Amino acid sequence: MPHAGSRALASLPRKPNVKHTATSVVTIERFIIEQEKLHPEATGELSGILYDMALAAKMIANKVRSAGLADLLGATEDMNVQGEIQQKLDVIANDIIVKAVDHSGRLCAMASEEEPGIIPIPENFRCGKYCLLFDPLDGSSNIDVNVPVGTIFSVVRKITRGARGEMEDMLQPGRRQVAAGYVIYGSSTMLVYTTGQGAHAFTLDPSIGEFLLSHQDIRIPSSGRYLSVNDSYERLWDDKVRMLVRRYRGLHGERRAMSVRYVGSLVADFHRNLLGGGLFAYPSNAKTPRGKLRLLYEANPLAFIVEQAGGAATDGLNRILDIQPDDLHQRTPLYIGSKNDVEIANTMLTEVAKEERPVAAR
Ligand code: FDP
Repeated sequence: MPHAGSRALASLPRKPNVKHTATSVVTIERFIIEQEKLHPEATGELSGILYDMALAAKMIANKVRSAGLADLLGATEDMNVQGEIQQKLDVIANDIIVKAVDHSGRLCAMASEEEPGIIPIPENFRCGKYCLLFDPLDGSSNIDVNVPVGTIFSVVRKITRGARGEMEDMLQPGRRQVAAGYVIYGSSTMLVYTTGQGAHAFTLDPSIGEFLLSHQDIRIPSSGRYLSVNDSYERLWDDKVRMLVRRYRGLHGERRAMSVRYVGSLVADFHRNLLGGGLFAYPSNAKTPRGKLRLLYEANPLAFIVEQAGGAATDGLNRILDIQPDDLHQRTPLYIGSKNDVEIANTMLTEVAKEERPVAAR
């Protein structure tokens, strides 16, 4: 279901990043249907996956909201594949998503931050032509303290020939994503998605249980005010990263200092910068030389969304969407947000990399 610009919704106000004072209520379902109508060849399968994710988001939002009351906070005894203690809500959110999508006949396999390998579609259900990769509850270290957390997801088309999804289907570069989205469970619950024709946001109206269109065709400012980085790692960064962050902070006198805002939930930091402009950076450091964030279900989907909104994402040397993954849970350094700010990282880090290469290799 490749979406073109929505003619059907052309009458809606299209001011970037401005909440629509609804002249007409557009539910996420209506928005997806209207866009699908523009593509007679669409089978509706991708739309179905998006509805399922919207349903899962509502169920997770409900759990997140009542977590304190229902004694769901805190850690389980188990470690996940990243060696982190799984939070109860991580496990619950993972379960909710799997159950919301596994029976639909639209997916051939899934992968989650919470599970080591591919999650197969149960034998009794039909397999479809898409794979879903997701981080069910991002920012889990913030769960216990009532700070926004999120869900991130990515959809790619199956490329192998067998009936069931295989690792090769999962390990595709991000530019092959056909849809990506995230949900932020904050003061309100919002779902933001793209299918390659702009990035659109929907806010959950809890009184009717529907996601309503609130931001159509989001455009991220080309330069931002905010820098989101955990600079407690400064001692572990190498010199080039230290120089880069000093530059963002205006300490080299070449630019206005950015103001620091770091929630520590990727979705929350990314969302603020997407709407208001800014840069999220999680550089590699001596402890995590390949970075911390996961390429397939964190960096890739957010990179797809930010590019659709006019921003950019890089690992410092390569466009995120061009990285060929070799592992389901691969990590990557990440600089993502306003285009000009990302460009500074690319230029500074690429220059240093060139200088570091032996003369014969240049
Ligand atoms: P968390 O460990 O709480 O799950 O995805 C991992 C993530 O959170 C991101 O949401 C967040 O941006 C980052 O890690 C925070 O890491 P630091 O605590 O190292 O800053």
